[in-house]
Amino acid sequence: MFTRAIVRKPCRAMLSGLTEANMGLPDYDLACEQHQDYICALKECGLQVTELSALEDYPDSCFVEDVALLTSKCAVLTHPGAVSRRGETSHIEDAIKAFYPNLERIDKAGHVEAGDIMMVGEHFYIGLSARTDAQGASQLITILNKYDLSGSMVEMSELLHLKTGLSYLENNNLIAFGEMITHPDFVQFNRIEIDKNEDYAANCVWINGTVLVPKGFPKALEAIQQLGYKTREVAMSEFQKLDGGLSCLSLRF
Ligand code: CIR
Repeated sequence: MFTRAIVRKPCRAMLSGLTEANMGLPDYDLACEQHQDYICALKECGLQVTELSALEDYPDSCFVEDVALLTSKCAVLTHPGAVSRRGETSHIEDAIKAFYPNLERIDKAGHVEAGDIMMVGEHFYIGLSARTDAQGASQLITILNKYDLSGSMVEMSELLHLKTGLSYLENNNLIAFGEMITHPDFVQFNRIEIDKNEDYAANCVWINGTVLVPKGFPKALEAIQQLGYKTREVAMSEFQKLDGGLSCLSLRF
């Protein structure tokens, strides 16, 4: 069970955030409205939410998930592969220290963005993407091992982050899209395949029995409901324009 989450308000500079989506510029006011509803959804799932203020120097800073990994035993500040995002870690450090005496770091020899990390119990799958490299992943595995947790590297080639195409919903259920559907590392899971025209819904979030699903993807929603989960839709259009998925907007612990 999760009890808390950390989020950061989107900044006006989000209009110059990193993206390959080709969906146009986000509307800042609508993004703020959607962000508020996202916070409501987290609260409905029973979480206490720490809301950090907007950071205008970092256009992508509302995507807090990438800059830290929070586990049951320690927190790890990452070293993002995206140069423009590296400074975000120092701005989130104090908020994390308030809850985690055990704060570790990926040093600059390697790169990790935690959107590439999927937690399954005490094991952490780490996608090797354009943002996370083997050096960073190996540092992370060493840190995890220190706390009796484990990690493994996942080869990937098509997605921005590992969790762009994968979401673990507990109870062995795994939402999968694209190259992840048949990926050998995940054959042991009950894989629920997401259609090509609903790919954005492959990033959804299990929180205490409820699954948050981006709004507007009816087939994915139904498939998740058929597994027996309660669902809560959240409008994400303005974050989708920046390649940001549902999970990216919060750190849950
Ligand atoms: C970026 O490219 O870094 C942001 N525009 C989107 C980050 C999305 N984060 C995630 O998938 N975990």
